[in-house]
Amino acid sequence: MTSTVREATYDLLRQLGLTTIFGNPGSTEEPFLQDFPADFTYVLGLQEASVLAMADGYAQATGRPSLVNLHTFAGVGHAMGSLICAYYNKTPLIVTAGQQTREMLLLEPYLANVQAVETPRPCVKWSYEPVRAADVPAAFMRAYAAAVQPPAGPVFLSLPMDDFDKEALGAAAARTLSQRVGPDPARLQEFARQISKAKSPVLVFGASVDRADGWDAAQRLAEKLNVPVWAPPEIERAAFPEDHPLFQGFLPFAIAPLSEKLKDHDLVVVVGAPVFRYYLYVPGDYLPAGTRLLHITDDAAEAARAPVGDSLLADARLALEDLLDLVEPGSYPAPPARSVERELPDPPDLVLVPAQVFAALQASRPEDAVILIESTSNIAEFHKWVPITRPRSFSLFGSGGLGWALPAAVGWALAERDAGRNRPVLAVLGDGAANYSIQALYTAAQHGLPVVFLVLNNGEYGILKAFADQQGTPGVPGMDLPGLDFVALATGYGCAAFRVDTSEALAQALQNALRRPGPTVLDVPITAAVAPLL
Ligand SMILES: Cc1ncc(C[n+]2csc(CCOP(=O)(O)OP(=O)(O)O)c2C)c(N)n1
Ligand SMILES: [Mg+2]
Repeated sequence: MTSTVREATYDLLRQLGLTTIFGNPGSTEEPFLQDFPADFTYVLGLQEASVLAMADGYAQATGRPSLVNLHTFAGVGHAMGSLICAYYNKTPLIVTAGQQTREMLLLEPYLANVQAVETPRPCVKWSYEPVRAADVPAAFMRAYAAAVQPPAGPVFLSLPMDDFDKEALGAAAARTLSQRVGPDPARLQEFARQISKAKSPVLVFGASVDRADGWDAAQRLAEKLNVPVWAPPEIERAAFPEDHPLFQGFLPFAIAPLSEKLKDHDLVVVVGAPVFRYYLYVPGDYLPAGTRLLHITDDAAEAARAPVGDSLLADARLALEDLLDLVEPGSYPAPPARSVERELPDPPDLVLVPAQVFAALQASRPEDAVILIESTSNIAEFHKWVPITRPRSFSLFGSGGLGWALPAAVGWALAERDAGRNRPVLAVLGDGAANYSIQALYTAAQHGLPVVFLVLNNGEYGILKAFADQQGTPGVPGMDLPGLDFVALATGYGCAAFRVDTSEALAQALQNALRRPGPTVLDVPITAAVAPLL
């Protein structure tokens, strides 16, 4: 029996388990979406930046790729900020967009994407417009394969709108792929030898440890060696229990200060993170004099761009499990306990400071809560008050582009529900950050997703003021945000919303929000004072 390209495509998607599609439809996508099968779910986002970041959150929560359908040139353009983030988050995404009919493409008709394959670059691992309609289903299979293999990431398919009623070549073959790459045994043995003979090694565990489900192996290796553990700068997923006695905190995101933190060690072992991702330019040596570095990553490009160190290409968990067998137990003196200074104003100030907000959050949050944060000037304070202690329960943008966490939390909550896990999802947002993809509140409300959005409202782009101080660039305009009414905005999108001014009211509002079946936005005014960047 012959089938259409549409039928063959949906059959393949079904076999790949890709039955949830995040999208924003247009005329160029309608032929793909026609007669939408009853066993598929379409998750509507009102703007493509939201659509793509919701799919990212969903994929991070499920550990499987998500499928996205965008509106031709403009839709991909809107999604680009979120796509950059998904790329740095190493999230497997199959991003598709409609394209004008092949019959007219030469004439550059309305809604044509004139450089469809180029538009999403460089943030896709593969980008393709099938040369003939009959190749569409197999192109989906290749896209899936490219997205999930390490390092995972987004891929792009441009789909001409006249392809879907054409005759298919038959059923597309569904294939399975490996999602982990194992370490070269000889090289791993050499790494283990170097670790065992080091005088004072230190471990740095990055986001790919969490992506690879490597928490347990990471913790056991740290305990066997009995050495300090750091998180790399701006880690986008937590990789180690942050209340563990070996945990030292977060490395600074500038060259010289980071190197300074490692100065007592002759060997640094970095697993599942780049070496390193910096933000502020504070020049210096990448490592202290005499310190060597071993780098384990499943991303060959990441290994290539490291300025120092010897690398081993491998999945974080596989490498950690093997190392665990190969290294000698450490006989080092126990690292000094980390002291975290947590100070609350006494008596409490009239306007809340971030510490009070995070203290209330820490006291109210269920242990299994998932937290996504995009409150730029308060991330360091957040880490002090809210230690992450469980796998797959913390995420922030890998790219530094705002507008990711709010929609990603919506996608994450949908995945929690679809998986039957139903962990509560909290998004901690700046008043600036909350505006970039605010339409995702509508999707949260329409799907009745119990996300709690906590807006830390300091009335400004606080961190940019701190950055201007640090860089010595006074007089920059556009840093204040007066006149925003988050309760009105959130209500307009169908969410419950409250303004909360005190710690007690916040604790109560969080409890209420966590019990509510749908989304809640809490607008929390905080002081405008911002801590220095370094
Ligand atoms: C898409 C995007 N546009 C602009 C910026 C520049 N930027 C970085 S931080 C920031 C301010 C964020 O303000 P807010 O969310 O209120 O957090 P605060 O610093 O006040 O805590 C801006 C605009 C960015 N990172 N991403
Ligand atoms: Mg702000």
